Amino acid sequence: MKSVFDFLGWFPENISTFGGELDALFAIIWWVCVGIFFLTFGLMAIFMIVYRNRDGHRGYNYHGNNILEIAWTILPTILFAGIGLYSNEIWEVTKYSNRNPKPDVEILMLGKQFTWMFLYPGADGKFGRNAYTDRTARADMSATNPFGRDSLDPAGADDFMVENQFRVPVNANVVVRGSTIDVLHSFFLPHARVKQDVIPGTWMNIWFNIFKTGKYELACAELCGSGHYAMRAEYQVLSNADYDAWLNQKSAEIKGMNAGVAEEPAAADTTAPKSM
Ligand SMILES: [Cu+2]
Repeated sequence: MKSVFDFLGWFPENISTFGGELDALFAIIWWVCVGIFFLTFGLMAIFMIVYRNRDGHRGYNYHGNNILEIAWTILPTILFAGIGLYSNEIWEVTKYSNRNPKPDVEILMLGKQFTWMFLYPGADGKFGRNAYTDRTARADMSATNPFGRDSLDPAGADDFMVENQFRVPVNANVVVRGSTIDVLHSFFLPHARVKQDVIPGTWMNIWFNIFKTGKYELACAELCGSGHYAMRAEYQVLSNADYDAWLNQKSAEIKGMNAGVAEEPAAADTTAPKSM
């Protein structure tokens, strides 16, 4: 059984390269808070008992003590500034887009009440024109084409979209560019120590590098509506071989589907203008 004093034991297993540092930061802040809690409430309890009003001892109220007030203003200031400086490096590493490593894999992600949609660049590793790569393609975003993909761009012929299925390779710098088509959502990978809000109208950079294969949980961490509790996706960290196999299979499927559509030009041509 885990000890209640093992604070980090309450966390899900860490699987990301920067997770250990974040956990250490959590533990330090936690133990500082525990220390201050017992110090302040312990002192309060002692003063209430020792200096209480009783026979032979009169309770005494006094207001204002400059030395004490200066002390309890300066000490927390030093403490908070210290935590801020200490945590700044890991904050920059995880959140600053100019500190993102060179991506091995790039994935686009959109939140939508109440599912997660992902666009993979396919086997060629290159996205065709879409609402992320080209801002003007934003106008093409719709319920049937959430990523605003340009079907005429050959680079996008093997790009494929999956819903509630998130797969990444192990030991790779994965960069996810995320947004949402409705309200705020929060992309939360508890085991990878990743949590990032996504905001309509802009793309957020999210990166991580996971060192352990397996099946984990992806959840929405922003109360986003009545179905929020069900907004989760299957999330798998695969070996490079398995990931490539999946990527190739999905790319082949989408290419086959695109080829099938192209073989029926007449039907497609007559319906297209009406739907626009
Ligand atoms: Cu959500």
